[in-house]
Amino acid sequence: MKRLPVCLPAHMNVRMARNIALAAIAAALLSITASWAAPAPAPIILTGADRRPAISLNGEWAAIVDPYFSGLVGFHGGENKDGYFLNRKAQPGDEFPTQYDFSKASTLKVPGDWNMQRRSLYYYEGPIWYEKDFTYQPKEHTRVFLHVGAANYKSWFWVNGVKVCEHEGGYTSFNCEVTAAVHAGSNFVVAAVDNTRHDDGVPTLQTDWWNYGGLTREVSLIEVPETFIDQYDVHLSRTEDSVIEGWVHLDGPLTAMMSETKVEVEIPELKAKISTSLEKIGGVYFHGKVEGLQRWSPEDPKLYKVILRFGNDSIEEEIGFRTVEVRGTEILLNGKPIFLRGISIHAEAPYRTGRAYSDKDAETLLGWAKELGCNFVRLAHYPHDETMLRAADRMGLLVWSENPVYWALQFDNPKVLDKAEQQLDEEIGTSRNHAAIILWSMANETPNTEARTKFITAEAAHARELDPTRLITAALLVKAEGHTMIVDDPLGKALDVIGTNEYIGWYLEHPETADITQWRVEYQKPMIMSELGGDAKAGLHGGENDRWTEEYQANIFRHQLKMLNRIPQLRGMSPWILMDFRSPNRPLAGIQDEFNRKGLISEQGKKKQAYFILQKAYKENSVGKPE
Ligand code: GCB
Repeated sequence: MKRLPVCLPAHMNVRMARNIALAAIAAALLSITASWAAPAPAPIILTGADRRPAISLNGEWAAIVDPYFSGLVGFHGGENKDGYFLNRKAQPGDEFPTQYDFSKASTLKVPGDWNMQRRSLYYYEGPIWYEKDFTYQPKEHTRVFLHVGAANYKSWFWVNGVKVCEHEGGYTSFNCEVTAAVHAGSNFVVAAVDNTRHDDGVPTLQTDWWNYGGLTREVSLIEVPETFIDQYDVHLSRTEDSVIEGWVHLDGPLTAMMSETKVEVEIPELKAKISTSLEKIGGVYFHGKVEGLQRWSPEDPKLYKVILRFGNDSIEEEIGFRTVEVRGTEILLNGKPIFLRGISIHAEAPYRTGRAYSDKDAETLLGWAKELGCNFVRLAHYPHDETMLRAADRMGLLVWSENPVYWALQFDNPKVLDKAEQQLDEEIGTSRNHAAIILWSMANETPNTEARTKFITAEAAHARELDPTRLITAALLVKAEGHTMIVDDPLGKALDVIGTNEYIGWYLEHPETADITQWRVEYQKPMIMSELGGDAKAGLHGGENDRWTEEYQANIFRHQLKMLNRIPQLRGMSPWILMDFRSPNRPLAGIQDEFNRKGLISEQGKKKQAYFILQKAYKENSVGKPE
């Protein structure tokens, strides 16, 4: 195998400098006494955290509902000296009565949103405290991280009373170093999770989905050697035939001896081993030709075992190899034009409802998409769980992955851009090795203002710097002039693929209006109809012009399908949406009952008529064929 000179993407060097600085701050901070206000080290991003040996902290956690956040804040607004993170137990002779006791509190399940676990928490927005005891045996030369799959929206963590990190953003995973905070024997972890919505949040106050709170995805302890592989990127080159390339990044102290240690990337089935010397900077680029590679595709989602090694650290991955690019108005997968037969999906759990998190949730949702005839899913409107991405890799479904820049954020606030970029760092940093993901979506239906365009253009540049191997998109609003739909949002300039949402027949006139609608797309780029559809209550029947009935929804799809074939640069579609999902914006009693009913399947798994209309079109390949 040939090896290129080592050079790292610009962002790696920045990150590494930051890591060194953070390690120093972390060491200093972990030794100070507990205080809620103490700044805590920033959590780190791990690629393939689910591939690491882990001690699961899933299960029942003691929980205290704290709407005024009294567990942190004292009666005059300062610090509560009896902060709940201390996990104190009342002692005889205590001067001050401890007013909380996790051992007497009721419990919540982790992973899981709290809204679906207790009727009283159904509408709750505010802080809840979680506590779990665990036993641990520290090992020499081993670092340990608290891995949090997702905590919506802000969260703070303490181990044995020492603050270990805080995090903002409800849909990405993060890892708090707890090496200095754990000890041999019994330990405890306390988390405060607050799902209050904020003006300057990402997303912000308004969304069209349920603001499920809590530790919504799995929590574990991950052990790694002192110097270990924290992030890596392994992909097929777009420009050189049969070349696998990427980089491996390390975290931790680098000794002189280590600078002679090699980073190895091995793909046993291909008998390929790339071994690269580490240079001073703590990471390496690698590049090597392989023979006999079978490419990943929806028809043949071939995954290879890939082993990455450095010193005494190693991680074993399952990775598919494919390329994706744009040529004119075509999307090319493995060099060949493809039409994306898709469907949009929220991370709503089938049958039980609430936030999805398990393999079973992922397999049910993606199984329905496969049965529909899809080769593509739009995972809306925020990064979905790792289980979903692993299932998409296995099942051969291409993925649109989305940053929760939804509707009208504070686009003129630089701090909000930082938050969006931080969530992008986490989304791309954790999921960059999934062959299934082909599109990073920057935003959904944002208002056309200068501040917005500047914000998302910066976000797109950031995404390209993090990952130049995939395509950048966003779902844009479309302008209607009479019966002409115009796609000319200036944000289109920053995108590789234009996403467009439209609701002809639902928010706009009647299903038949689609027959007389013309499309003017001002960009010579591929376009995906990222949303279309209408509401229907499963089992409600009537004429095809009676709203809320299955017949009406089916009628929308029939007319839309014909219209879509008249858009010459249409290269994909992801109608709204696979399954009904909970949203407080949908109060219509007897019909919506707080569910957005645009699903082709009800939340209880009942398929509506429109499902079969779309299925027929996808199975017969009668969409994506311009007349
Ligand atoms: C949209 C939004 C989506 C909503 C949908 C609707 O345009 O992108 O989040 O749920 O419309 O049902 O109105």
